[in-house]
Amino acid sequence: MTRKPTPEDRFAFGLWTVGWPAQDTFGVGTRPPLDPVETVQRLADLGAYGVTFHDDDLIPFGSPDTERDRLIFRFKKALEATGMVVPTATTNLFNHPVFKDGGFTSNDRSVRRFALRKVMRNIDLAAELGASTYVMWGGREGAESDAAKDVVAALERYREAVDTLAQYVTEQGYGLRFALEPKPNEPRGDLLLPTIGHALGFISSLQYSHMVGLNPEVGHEQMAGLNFVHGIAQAMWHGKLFHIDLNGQRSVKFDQDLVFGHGDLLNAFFLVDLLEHGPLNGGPAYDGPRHFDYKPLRTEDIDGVWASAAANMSTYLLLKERAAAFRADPEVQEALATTRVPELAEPTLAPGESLQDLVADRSAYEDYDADAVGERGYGVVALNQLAVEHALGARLP
Ligand code: GLT
Ligand code: MN
Ligand code: MN
Repeated sequence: MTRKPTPEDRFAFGLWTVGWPAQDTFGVGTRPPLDPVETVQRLADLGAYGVTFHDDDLIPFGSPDTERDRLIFRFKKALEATGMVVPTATTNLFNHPVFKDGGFTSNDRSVRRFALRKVMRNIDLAAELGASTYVMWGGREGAESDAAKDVVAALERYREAVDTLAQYVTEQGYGLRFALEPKPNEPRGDLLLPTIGHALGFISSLQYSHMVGLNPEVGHEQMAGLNFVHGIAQAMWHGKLFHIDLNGQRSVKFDQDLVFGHGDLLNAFFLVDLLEHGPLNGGPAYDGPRHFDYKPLRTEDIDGVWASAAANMSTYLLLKERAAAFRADPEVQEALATTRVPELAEPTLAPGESLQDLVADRSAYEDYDADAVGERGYGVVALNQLAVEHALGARLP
């Protein structure tokens, strides 16, 4: 049975997701463009609470100011009429030819200055619409040739851009934080900030690092063969999971942007479990919007578009139910104890134990029976099978 979401679930979609006309490298679009006002209404009807946008999704690049005002006005009216919110906004620094060598990190300084101004203008709109997160995905921040990009200088410029924009937000008194979105490649051959780990390292170098976190996307880590759940856990551990892009990806290949759960379903189950319940041994859960950044398949007509939007939310809710049952199952708790998962929360040194105490502890080394401990199994497969059975709904509470 499908699950019907409510605004309390805090599901959000980008205008560019359902609105994608399905053009790709090999073929023209298969669907007409969507009016943002209709998107807001349809998403609200489906039970979403929020809509997000790039500046150019709402206001086509180069629109005169009067047209810009008109488009913003009717969008706002649709938000008011439906009660939909704008939790996040972002800037298109990848579509126009001017950005072909990057926005913040273009070799051409005039392009970098134009990019900063374009972002500032949309930050003003984001703040006006009540957004709390500003996403930065650097789709053109990268290169195809190692001869043509000084990566060290590019990272300096990236840092300069993010710090400058954080300073702008601070001076304007806006309640916005930034969320950087890593991606390994596409559309550039190689992108800067390719993974969650790279982006965390970059953030720690910022003057305004306290205002900057991450917007990781399922498929972007999986394109690099990485475990998304591990990446999210590390982002949470650093207090940097500001936002999330949910979708599906089937292994290491081009960015598929499938419906959430239509790629690695078991990883999606553990992801929902982590977001909803926090780490296995306790700790904060994720409390931001559940934002879907997917592309309805090119095979779908407009009815298929709305069916796919509903599918993202239904899959999330089903996995949420299954994850709650998994956590509540006494058999799972037992299996967790067998795998010694709770023991991992115990500090390796005892309270107050000094380095000298550790060195003097013969039971830790001299008398330690490594062979006996090495023989002991952890029961991981039995626990994993319980998770699979819960995920498949074979152990309904
Ligand atoms: C683009 C990209 C997404 C980003 C969007 C934000 S745009 O569709 O593929 O992953 O989240 O700029
Ligand atoms: Mn993607
Ligand atoms: Mn994304």
